[in-house]
Amino acid sequence: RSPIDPEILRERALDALTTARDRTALLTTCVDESDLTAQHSPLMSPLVWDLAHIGNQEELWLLRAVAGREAIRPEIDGLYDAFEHPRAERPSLPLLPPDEARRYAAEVRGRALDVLERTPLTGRRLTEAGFAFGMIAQHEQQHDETMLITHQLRKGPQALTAPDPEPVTPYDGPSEVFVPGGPFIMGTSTEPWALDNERPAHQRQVPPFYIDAVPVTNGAYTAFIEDGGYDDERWWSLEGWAHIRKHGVEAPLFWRREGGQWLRRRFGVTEVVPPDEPVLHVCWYEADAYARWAGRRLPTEIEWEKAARHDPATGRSRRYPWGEADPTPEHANLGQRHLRPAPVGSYPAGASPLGVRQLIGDVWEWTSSDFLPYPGFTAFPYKEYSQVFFGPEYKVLRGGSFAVDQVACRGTFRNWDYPIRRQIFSGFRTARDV
Ligand code: AVJ
Ligand code: FE
Repeated sequence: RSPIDPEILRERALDALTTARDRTALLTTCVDESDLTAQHSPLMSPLVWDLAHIGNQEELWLLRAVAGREAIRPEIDGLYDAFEHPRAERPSLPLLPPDEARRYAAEVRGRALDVLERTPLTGRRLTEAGFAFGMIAQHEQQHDETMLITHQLRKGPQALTAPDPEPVTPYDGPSEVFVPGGPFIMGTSTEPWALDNERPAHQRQVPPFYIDAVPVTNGAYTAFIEDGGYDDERWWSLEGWAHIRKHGVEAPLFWRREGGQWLRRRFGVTEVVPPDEPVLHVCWYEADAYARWAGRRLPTEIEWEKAARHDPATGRSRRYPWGEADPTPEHANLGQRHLRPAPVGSYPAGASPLGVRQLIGDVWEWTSSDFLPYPGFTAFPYKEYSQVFFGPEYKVLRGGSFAVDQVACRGTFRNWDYPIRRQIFSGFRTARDV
């Protein structure tokens, strides 16, 4: 692959930062001020924390680290350091009120765009190919997804709207796809804005396997529930069974049974659970139990990435299932364009060479793998992005959701969370050995 012209990367950085800020603005103006400072769930920060934290990270990396500027408001760094205060504690901090948070983020942005214009995007690793600017755009978009989760947890009337995805004829292709064994290149050393945990590119040997052609649907998941899946210890891991018993988990988050049907609350509106949509808001334990009930298992992270990137014709790994081109609305459901996953069978143009569909966008997909560094990993530019999370307590999710922007989503992108979490936009697909 030829390196991308720095001037094009400068334009891309500007575009990515602007797209992120437009989304942040929407997520923080569609509710009252009191909704911005309230805590809608102990799992989440008040929206006004995310807003100022976005500005503070941008100040730390683009103004201080890249441009060597003095702190604008050094006294607030501690408030917006995610490691100093757990989310549940954040509402009781002396946070900047909404107007001040907005003004601060806007002031940082004005200066950051000035830095972007003047900084050579070659040389230093932090600015090479615009990395720091791409990293900060990804950071803001990740918080935009987090803020959308807060919106989903918020009680009260609908604040956000978006058109639904195009209806499609129900998926009637093969239910699973054979992925041949053999070597495959995982991770990347060439994607300019890939984060540290996606690096470096390295070879893996994978035995052949089968993987679901589409994500597990609400309809299929309902069959598991109705077969007594939540009451049958056989399907659950030890920890999973203990967890669902203790917390009374008996269906995906936001679902409830009423009048003989499953309803769910979505951004302030209650609807009948649509059977053809990928299941959403399940934890790793639920995904693992469903797979066992279905006589299958979750794919490993390596299998997921091979299914998404391996081109059997060339033996090379692609950026996306469909090839090298950036995502368009024909490829995948990304960027909060819709506020829900698209029914399975959507986006045929986004299929992998082997015919696996909807790997990118729609729902984050749980894998069986712990979040671990690749061989040759080095923390960059800070160990609190990935390194401090490596270990068996986090499981990897892949592929992105409808809520994440394309700047923070690609075939190599890795997300992670605790196996009990289900407020995130998580679903899954299953796999099996040959
Ligand atoms: C990669 C989504 C797990 O939200 O905790 C945001 C992203 N890191 N700010 C998170 C992140 C620092 C991170 N996840
Ligand atoms: Fe952050």
